[in-house]
Amino acid sequence: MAIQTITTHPIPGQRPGTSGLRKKVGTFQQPHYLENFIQSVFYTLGDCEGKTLVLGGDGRYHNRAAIQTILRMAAAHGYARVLVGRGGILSTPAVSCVIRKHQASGGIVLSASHNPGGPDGDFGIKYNIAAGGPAPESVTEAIFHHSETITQYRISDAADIDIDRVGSGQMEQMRIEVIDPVADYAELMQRLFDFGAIRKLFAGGFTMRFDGMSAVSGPYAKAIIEGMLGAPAGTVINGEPLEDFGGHHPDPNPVNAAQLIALMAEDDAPDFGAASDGDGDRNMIVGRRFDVTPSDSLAILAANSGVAPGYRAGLKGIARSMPTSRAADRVAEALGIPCYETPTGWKYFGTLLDAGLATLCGEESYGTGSDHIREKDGLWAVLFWLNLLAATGKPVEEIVAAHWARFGRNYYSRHDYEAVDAEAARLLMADLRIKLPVLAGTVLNTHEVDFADDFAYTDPVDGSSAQQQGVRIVMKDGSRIVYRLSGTGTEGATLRVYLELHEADPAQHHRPTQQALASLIAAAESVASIAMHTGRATPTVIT
Ligand code: VG1
Ligand code: CO
Repeated sequence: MAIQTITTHPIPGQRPGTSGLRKKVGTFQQPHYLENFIQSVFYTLGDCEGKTLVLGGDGRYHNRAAIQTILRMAAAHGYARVLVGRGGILSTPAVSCVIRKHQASGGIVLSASHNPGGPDGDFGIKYNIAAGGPAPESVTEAIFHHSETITQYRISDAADIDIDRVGSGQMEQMRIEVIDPVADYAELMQRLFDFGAIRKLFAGGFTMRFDGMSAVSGPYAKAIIEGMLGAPAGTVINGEPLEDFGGHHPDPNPVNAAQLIALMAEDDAPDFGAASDGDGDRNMIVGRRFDVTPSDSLAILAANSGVAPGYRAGLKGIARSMPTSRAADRVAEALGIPCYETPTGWKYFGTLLDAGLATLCGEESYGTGSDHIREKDGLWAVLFWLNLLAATGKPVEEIVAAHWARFGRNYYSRHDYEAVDAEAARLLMADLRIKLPVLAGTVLNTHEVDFADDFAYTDPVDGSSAQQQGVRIVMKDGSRIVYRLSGTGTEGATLRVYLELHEADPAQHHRPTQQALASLIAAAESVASIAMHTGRATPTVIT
């Protein structure tokens, strides 16, 4: 075994986006591509001597090869110990949990999350800090700058390590511990939720389907829901992580999880349905013929958090990303706690959680989580709902309707225009920004504009700031239109248009969402000329 120094050259485009660096698998397979990025991470971290690193991914194509390369590079940089999930598997929330529990200095997550996998799909990589969460922008920018000037990297020439058996190995001076990917995470969930009550629920004949979408959460859901909670075998479907996710798009929304939605619409549908994404940090909650909007899910969990033992002491605050609906704000107000509005991406919640300002966090993109770790957590949200269903004995739809009756309903939808021409999308946003100063006071389809701006954020804890985080048009009646460009796509640009309208009258709470939002949808088109700019008359995906 010897440590080698390899000559390389900068490869453009290694700037991490909303959640790490995501590219086509072929891009990552280019000579030096992964190595350059990892070396840039290690340059940014400085001295790694004696430290512990956590390493794992969602099992997608290229996961195993990348793990071996990263192990060789970690060994060349003096790490004392690396904790690797067996088979290279660790969900994003599990990485966060393991970093915190074992006091590691950080972790590397190999995932492109909800993006499709396989040889022609996407791959991704993300560095998480010692608190367990995604590295803040100051760190990701430093990584990017190193990637622009890199000339060499250090790597051991050691042979591949067996990562399929739990146990210890050695590479250079570094100990490699292959760990059970589920154990630490399952133990944490058991402390947060009333497993006894959920076990009773299943013992009483309650039925559920959890769709693992052939991605990373299957093993976790099987061990916890079928194992510890006693749900019958078969409750978890698509529960084996596959390198190409079975050819499916591992994004838990009603469009991509169509199999589960169809199942939940059958006459003998299970009582409860749920799904998670590629790396296990997203969740979709479904009742019989009824899917729960993620923004509502955050608000409902916040309003009912006392059912879960881990949250009985009360919530310190709630945080949501700017485009997420304001349903949670109303709950925060009722509870007399603050509600924080952050830019899109879980990394912005970290400081609020660390400082004890927020307990629950959520994003409209099927992401919910809490201060138990520093990532959003798909299975955690599902267990929270199971705890709620066990505590109330009510079906999902009834719980949601009661919430609306109390707080009003925030009709909500996101319209995505995927893989549009990048320059056209940039022009659309630029044109929109020019219009912002004159929008206030104008009337858009009966909605009078209160203010319009480009969301900027100053972190209340560390004072760091982020500009241009999405154009928002806020109406006097409380409704909103938000436009932003995705930071996770790998093809062209994706325009996201977020639409929200608050309806106080319970008699109006059961309209089809797109119909309830029709006047805002038309306003969004008329302000931004989406069809003219993108050449698309309709969105690619509506959730
Ligand atoms: C999307 C979502 C955002 C989420 C991010 C990462 O980002 O909108 O809310 O935090 O994905 O989630 P963007 O920039 O494409 O809108 V995951 O589960 O893909 O790590
Ligand atoms: Co994800």
